Amino acid sequence: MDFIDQLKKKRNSMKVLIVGSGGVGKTSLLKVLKTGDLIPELEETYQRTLFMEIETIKLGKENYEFDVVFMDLAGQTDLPMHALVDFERLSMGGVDLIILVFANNNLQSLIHLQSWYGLLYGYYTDKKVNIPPIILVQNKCDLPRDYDQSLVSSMIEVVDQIKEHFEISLVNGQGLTELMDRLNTMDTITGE
Ligand SMILES: Nc1nc2c(ncn2[C@@H]2O[C@H](COP(=O)(O)OP(=O)(O)OP(=O)(O)O)[C@@H](O)[C@H]2O)c(=O)[nH]1
Ligand SMILES: [Mg+2]
Repeated sequence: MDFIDQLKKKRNSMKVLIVGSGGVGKTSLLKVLKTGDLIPELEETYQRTLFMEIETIKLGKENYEFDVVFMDLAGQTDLPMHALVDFERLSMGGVDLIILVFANNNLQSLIHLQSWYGLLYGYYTDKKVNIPPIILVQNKCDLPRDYDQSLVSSMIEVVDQIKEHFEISLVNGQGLTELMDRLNTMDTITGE
């Protein structure tokens, strides 16, 4: 165990990276995790993340709590700078878990996961370290899907590091208990 791992163990802190296309609900997911409240159905106030939002949330069980630093990145890569490109170490260094998000009603956001994964894969391969375990989140399941769910299954089969897949809605709460349960026992999600 290296020095950083020891420090982390002592402080019981973890780092999670949230990545996915613009508007799929990454920042909303963090808001829901932080407050425990669902988002209002007719929320029209979409404020896109321009660079990165960092939120620390306490997770775990009663007798074992840990702080999780969530790094929520901009979904647009055509901005003047993007953390995955310009601040690689800040965003991808020492990450314990990656949450890849796409939206149920947005096929493009599913297709784009390939390029997000490509950027991640490139960094970790370059650094000669294992890519952290990935959780795939299919958000906005309250809205209709206009593609075949088998596309999602194919993505899971192709990307080895995807450990689990959650179908959720931040509006009606579908799948959130399962996702929360998983994050609360995040220390047991292991990468190889
Ligand atoms: N119907 C529905 N809308 C949602 C859900 N989750 C988020 N939204 C809405 O989707 C819009 C975008 O949400 P954000 O969380 O800002 O998206 P983001 O992924 O952070 O986007 P960027 O910051 O641009 O990368 C907001 O208007 C949210 O209210 C959901 O589960 N269902
Ligand atoms: Mg955002």
